[in-house]
Amino acid sequence: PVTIHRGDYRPPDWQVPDVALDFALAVEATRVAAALSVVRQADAPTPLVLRGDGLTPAAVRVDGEGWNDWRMDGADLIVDLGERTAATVEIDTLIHPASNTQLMGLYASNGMLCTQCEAEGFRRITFHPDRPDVLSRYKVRMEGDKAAFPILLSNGNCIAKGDGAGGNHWALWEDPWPKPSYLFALVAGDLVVNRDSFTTMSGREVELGIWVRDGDLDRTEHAMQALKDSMAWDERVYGREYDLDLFNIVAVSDFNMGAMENKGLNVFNTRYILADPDTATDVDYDGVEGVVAHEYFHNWSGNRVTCRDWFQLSLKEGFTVYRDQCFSADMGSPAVKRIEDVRLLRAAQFPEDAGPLAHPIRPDSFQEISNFYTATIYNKGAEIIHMMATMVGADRFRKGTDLYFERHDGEAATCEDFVRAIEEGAGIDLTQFRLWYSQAGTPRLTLSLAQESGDWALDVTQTVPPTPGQDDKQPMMIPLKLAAFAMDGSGAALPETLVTLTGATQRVPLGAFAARPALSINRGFSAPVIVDFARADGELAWLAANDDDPFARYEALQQLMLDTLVAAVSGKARGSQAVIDAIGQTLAGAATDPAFVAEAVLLPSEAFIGDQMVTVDPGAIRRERLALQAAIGTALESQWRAILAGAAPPATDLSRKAKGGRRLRGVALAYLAATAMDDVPALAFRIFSDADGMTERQAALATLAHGDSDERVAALDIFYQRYRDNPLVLDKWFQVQAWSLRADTVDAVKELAQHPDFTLANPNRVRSLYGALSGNQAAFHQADGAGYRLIADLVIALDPKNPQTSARMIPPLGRWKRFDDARAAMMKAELERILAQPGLSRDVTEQASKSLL
Ligand code: B3K
Ligand code: ZN
Repeated sequence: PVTIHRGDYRPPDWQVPDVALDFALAVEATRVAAALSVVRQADAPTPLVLRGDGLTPAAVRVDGEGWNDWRMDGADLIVDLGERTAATVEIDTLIHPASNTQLMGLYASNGMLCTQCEAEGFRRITFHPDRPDVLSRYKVRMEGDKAAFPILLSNGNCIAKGDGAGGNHWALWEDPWPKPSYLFALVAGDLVVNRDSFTTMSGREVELGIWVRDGDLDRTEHAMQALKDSMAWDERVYGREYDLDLFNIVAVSDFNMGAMENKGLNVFNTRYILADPDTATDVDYDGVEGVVAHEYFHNWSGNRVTCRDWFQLSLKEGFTVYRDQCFSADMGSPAVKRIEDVRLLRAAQFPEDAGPLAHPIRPDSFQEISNFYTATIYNKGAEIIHMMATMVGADRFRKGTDLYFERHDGEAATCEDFVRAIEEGAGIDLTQFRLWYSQAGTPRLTLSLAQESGDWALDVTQTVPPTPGQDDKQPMMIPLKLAAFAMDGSGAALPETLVTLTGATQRVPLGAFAARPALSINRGFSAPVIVDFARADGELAWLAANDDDPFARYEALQQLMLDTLVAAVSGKARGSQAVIDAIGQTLAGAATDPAFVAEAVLLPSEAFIGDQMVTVDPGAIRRERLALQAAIGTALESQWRAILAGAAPPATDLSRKAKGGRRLRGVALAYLAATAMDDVPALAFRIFSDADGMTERQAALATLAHGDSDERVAALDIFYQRYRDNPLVLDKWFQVQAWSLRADTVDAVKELAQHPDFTLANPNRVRSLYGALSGNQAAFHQADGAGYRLIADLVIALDPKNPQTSARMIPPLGRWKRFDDARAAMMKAELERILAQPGLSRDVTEQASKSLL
């Protein structure tokens, strides 16, 4: 495979100011007639290079005349235009949506036609430069059978429509905003709409539409509310107004990722649109709100200002994730949202940054760009923006983003453009900070307290670990929020301070304390770093109870749990009393903020415990984590039972408090279940049966799924019978079984893959079974290697159909360096077995070969 390097970027030789597309739609074969107006940018008469993927030109015309000066170069079309500096190039192609199993380009899903073009799917529809720095105005005509495709949608506005011959109808859409080809979209199908409207700050009336299949309409209200809230939020917080008269969203069942921000026509995975209390959990509701906001925010951070090349992907993704995180924080609880975001970063991004696929948020090279839609680009990218905002404060950050949008509106920009706009607009020197864009790896801060004649100080050493291709790292600019408290009741404190670390070592004065102060460190998770700081249980417990920053309280309790668990796994048992006491004390606040308490009392995941160890021992981690959970369940039994004693908040109540209450009930049930008290299966089954909504129902089902009670069998069966016709809920049925802590989970997954409702054709279904398994540490790493084999078999079977989704299953196999020799050998053997398959995709080849290094 060819490696593409960021340093090789050259501006395009030809621009394409206008694109006219004419689609003769049919599921089996769609004819595409494209007319590209091209204008030469290069001085020399270089030929026009149009990228293609699986296309054959049926006809090529230049300025209306048949043209023979073209040739294929691999999949690409090279048109020699001689001395011309401008021309209209027309190309006809025939594409086959029904057999497009990659779900890139134009494909069929449940009888409807839809597109996915980011990053390089447009070249599967027609020949085109298909690079984000080529921006065009699009006019799209489509015609098709009126009965099969009553609804015809594209970007922008519908400017004409009518009936055609033979039961056909047509529509003509025009998008006034120049856009890169990856933002093109077309949808044709039998859809119904939830309509609403939004009046923008300058008084523009925008028609909103959420399009779904018949029967799904009453599950679109939450998405609609989220859309309106996002539109208002972007005006209020960033001064960004919507810029078309129409904003459409279409929900599609077969989709490779969450959603896509096509201009004026977002296409969504149904998972992030459909929600009602009976079928969606509170987590699902929050997912809908967050993703609707994310795609909407892209209209400015991504569409109006787009990326120059795909190495700049984090320019739009990191910034947009940061924006959706702030939005969700404003809509709910900022502290809880921060905890969730950090938990995700630690679960998905830290391991990536510590493994063979580590890359900077602005990568230097890739083979297949689809492999770079990663937690690093998205979530670490968001943390980089978060740090800039922290350093300059909200008002100056807004000045920076205003300058960025003003300066680059209508352009394809770079990460460097963004940093420069923040520097100038906010007034800060980010010279050293730019290392966050170029250096991979999670920085590690090692802290120790020092005392100098009554005054205390903090010594900080920072190291950035070597990552592939980057052996030597320079010290980074790290904004660290800290505070210090006296635990002796004297009240002395160092109020919250923002320290900017710049050197490899640094001493931070803390002030005078009679005794060693309790240090509240990386408050609000001000920097995406790992902090090594040996603290006594008592100090952590004191912070868990008394710190004035809720995130720091959460962190202190997590650290206490982690220290306890890591000691236990390493055979250095130290008792669980400190953890039990701290949790008991935290539970006292359950009535005021149940959502925070539910997050705070949750034990760290098995994977995160593993991340603290030199060699991960999945079996011991599971054993010790369950033992601690059981000890906590037993010791605090009455508190857990009290939480479950009252009635659950009605499922229709989506207030912060109600959601928090349900979350805490789920946690309480899980703690009781770990104790193996006799009545727990019956209790869980009662909660399952009485539940008036999916949050309680799923929590109870997941708890039962860990055990081997008769209630487990009954609940799984009831759930299946009730929801077998609802794909999104059926995904949950597969998922809870693959998450199970039972010893036979790998076998169960193998069997479920043969279930009539399982299919490789739907990415949600694949993720709900196999994705859940690879997130189940002890099952995936089962000592006989059966988990590895199952995932590798899946990768091999799925690759010919859907390489993008297949490649996403590989990274867990690449973590072999963290495991014992026997496991590492089996993981590598599976990677090698994958690589030995003939005809492997570029996606899987890149991920598997890099994972072996
Ligand atoms: N921009 C899309 C991601 C497209 C991924 C293509 N492999 C969704 C998003 O981040 O909003
Ligand atoms: Zn995005």
